[in-house]
Amino acid sequence: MSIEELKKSVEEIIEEANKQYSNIDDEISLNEFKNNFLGKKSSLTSFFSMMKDVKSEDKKAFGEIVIKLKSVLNELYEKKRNEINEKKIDQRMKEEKVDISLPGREEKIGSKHPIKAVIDDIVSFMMSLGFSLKEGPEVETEVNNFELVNIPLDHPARDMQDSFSIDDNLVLRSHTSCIQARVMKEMRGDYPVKIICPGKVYRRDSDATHSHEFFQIEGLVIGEKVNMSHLLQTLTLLLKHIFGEKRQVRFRPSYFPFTEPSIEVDISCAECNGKGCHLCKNTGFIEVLGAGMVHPNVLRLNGYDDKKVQGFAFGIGVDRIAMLKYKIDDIKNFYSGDINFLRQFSKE
Ligand code: FA5
Repeated sequence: MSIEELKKSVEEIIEEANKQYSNIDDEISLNEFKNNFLGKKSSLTSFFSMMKDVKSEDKKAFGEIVIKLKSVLNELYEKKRNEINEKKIDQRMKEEKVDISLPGREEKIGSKHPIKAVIDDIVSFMMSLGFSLKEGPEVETEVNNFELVNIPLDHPARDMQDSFSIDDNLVLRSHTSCIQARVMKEMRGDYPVKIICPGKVYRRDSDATHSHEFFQIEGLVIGEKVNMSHLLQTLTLLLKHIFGEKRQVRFRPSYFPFTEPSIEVDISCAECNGKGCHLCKNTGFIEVLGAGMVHPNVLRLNGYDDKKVQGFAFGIGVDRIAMLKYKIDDIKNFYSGDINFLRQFSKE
């Protein structure tokens, strides 16, 4: 093909392209345009294949004309493509109207689990009295859980705390008193000791007020001249902090292998104010914790000189406190994971 013939052909192609261009109104007609003028079977592609047969003196001019044609056709194609895309976006914007005055989706804010709330409250109060926080593992050695707190293998007290055994040497701890043994070992007979230890414990128990898993908080103080009045005053302050000044605190003699003397501590029933009702089984009081002076055997077993130092200890049932504080009638609610139960404690 001569240059003249090529020029003529290009003019016709551009004229035809402009004609088709004005009729393009969707993606289908746009694709047709692309196939006709830029596709494999288009005149443009055939001009490129002809290049090898063009006389060498015409090659440059031929090439320039074909490349110019390509850019004109490409420009037309791109222009229309953008127009169609913009039209599509405009259409979508019209159809998908967003009402920005609608309220957004509310984020649900959780709340502290009531057990955690009670633990945090007790721990921070005890820390304000100078106690420091200690923790221990839930899987505990038989030695720490029983022997070092004066409960030897054949002691009948082992029946009081039916425990979950892992093997001959390990148990799921049945009380937080085992942390006493850990801390005394760590201190190597040194004092003063003034600690508070929250944690989960396990026993073979199950009814409305007893669960196989529950929380306790252990308190332990060791030093010179520590006596029973320190224990009574500490517990009175703590219980009045938890339940309010109006509630009476009552101490009763009791028995624990690791304390001597031992006491159990009750608070006056909130329901009947000490008169007696179904909640307190007509006693006017409800038991909340066990305590006592650290048994001299426990001090000796854990490397302390019982002639030089004394101690007091207590173990609070956190679940019992939470049940009384929030008027919960079944302990299993705390462990059911029921979101509706937990939402009651949300401040929202
Ligand atoms: C003890 O566990 C002693 N280690 C407490 C102690 C520590 C006494 C230091 C002296 C010195 P007791 O078995 O009574 O004691 O349990 C203490 C508290 O845990 C109880 O008052 C009760 O509130 C709670 N408790 C006991 N068993 C359960 C249970 N199965 N479910 C929920 N709470 C329980």
